[in-house]
Amino acid sequence: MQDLSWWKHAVVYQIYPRSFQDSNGDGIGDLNGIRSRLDYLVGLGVDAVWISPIYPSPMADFGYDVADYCGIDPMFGTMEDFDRLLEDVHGRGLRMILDFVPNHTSDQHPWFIESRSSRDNPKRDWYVWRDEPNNWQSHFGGSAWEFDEKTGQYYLHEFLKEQPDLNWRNPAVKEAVFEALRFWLRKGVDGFRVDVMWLMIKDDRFRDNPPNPAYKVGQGSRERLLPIYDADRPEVHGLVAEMRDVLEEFGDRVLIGEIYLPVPRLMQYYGKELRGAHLPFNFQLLQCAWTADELARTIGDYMSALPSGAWPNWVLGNHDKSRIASRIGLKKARSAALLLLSLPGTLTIYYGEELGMQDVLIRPDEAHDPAERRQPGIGMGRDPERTPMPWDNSRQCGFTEGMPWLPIGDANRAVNVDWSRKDPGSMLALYQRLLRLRRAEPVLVVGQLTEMDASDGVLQFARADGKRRFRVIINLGEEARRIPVEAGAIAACTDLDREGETVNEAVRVEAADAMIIEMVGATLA
Ligand code: TEU
Ligand code: CA
Repeated sequence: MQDLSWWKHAVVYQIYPRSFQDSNGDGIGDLNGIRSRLDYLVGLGVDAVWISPIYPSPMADFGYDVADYCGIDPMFGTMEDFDRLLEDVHGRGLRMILDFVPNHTSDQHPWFIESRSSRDNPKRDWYVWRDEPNNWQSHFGGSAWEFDEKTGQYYLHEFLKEQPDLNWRNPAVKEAVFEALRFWLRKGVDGFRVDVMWLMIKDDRFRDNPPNPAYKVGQGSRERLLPIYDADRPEVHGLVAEMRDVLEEFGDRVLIGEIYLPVPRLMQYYGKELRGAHLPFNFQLLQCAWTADELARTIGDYMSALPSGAWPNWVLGNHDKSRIASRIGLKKARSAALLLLSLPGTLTIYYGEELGMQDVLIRPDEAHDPAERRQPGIGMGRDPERTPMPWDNSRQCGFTEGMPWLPIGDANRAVNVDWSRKDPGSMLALYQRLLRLRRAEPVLVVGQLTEMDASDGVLQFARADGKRRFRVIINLGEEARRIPVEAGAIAACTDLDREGETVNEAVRVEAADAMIIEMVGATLA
């Protein structure tokens, strides 16, 4: 694997900086907090950290409203804190990926303050101004256009009005934002997760979006329309290729794109001759039903749709989606971990997933997330999956000496790191075991994925590379199953209690259990 780019065999760990570790008692996580927990990440066995936005921001959307692309928000620390963190990350052989939000800035960004100051300001065309709005809707509900009294025009905001969209058809905008990318790349940052990559170009004729025939009452207002003219526009791929070129100026840096699109359109973001994003994020496992049939179809369709030479990637959760353990239950979340760590390519783990953290119920009056506050009570709120990391069983679970910005939650206190480390059967022990196996068995990263089967509610597939062969068996049914297999030995299993057990002819797999079996005789079936 050595000659593979680092990111191809990496397991990335997403840190939501407000909720990982507080170091100054204000109840909000920060950079020095992250730095104090790097040994935990080394012990876990991950290879890189992706840190959600840490740039100066009024925090209208918790950092995804950037007021300065080349700074650090005092809430998270100083640039010196950042430089020390990056040094220590590299010092431990880890890589650092930064979140980057190019589609929109904060309305407090000097660029927008200038742009809205007058119609003939040189930066007017850095944003999207119109005399009349069209019917485009914000992702957080309501019109995507805000009227500016002073200059008598509307500006576009795909998210909050505090997040005006940049005009990426303006070369000056491109140059300025690319320069910000170079600022961090010069520092040694190893790559970027680019926010809403598929939204960066809009239809140049601002045509209305057509009605969405599948709209159901109770959904957000954006679901009323099909996102045809303000998302996934053909010209965006040229832009992604240019962004890639900027990273190529600095060698082996990775470009990850946040893209919520069906698989065939997602694959376009690898770009012509794979000159686009290295990794268009694959959110299939966040959206598919957790049954053997659905998983087999989802994994199979994604793998067969991959352009030749394109590198796959997988993730189970992030800071915008309900946590896997809350979506499918703690028991099945263990088999989900085994599935994730048996799949080919680059993987991402969302902080706390390795502990079995669950969503925390947040009372409406406690809600912080604008998605909840703007469209309350329809399940858009993301606070539940953004709660503090539980490190131990002390007052605030070691996350802060102060009052945490969001509650810890009793279920999460019960899986705190300290206890999980002492429990040989904990979710943490399972993740550590699977990450060790993956690091020791390159076939699990680069090997072929074959023999997919989903009969009787049991998902099975093989991973082989001509030298080594493993069979992955995941019982997603409610009953135990006797699965026919050739000779082999259990390399890992969800209950961590059958490792080394030899199997021949058949193996019993309990309901919701899963295992990876090292097959004797590595040749492909
Ligand atoms: O998310 C983009 C996105 O599509 C999701 O926000 C989704 O629409 C949303 O979760 C609906 O519930 C990215 C960031 O990940 C998210 O945190 C930001 O709020 C958003 O962009 C705007 O920057
Ligand atoms: Ca803090």
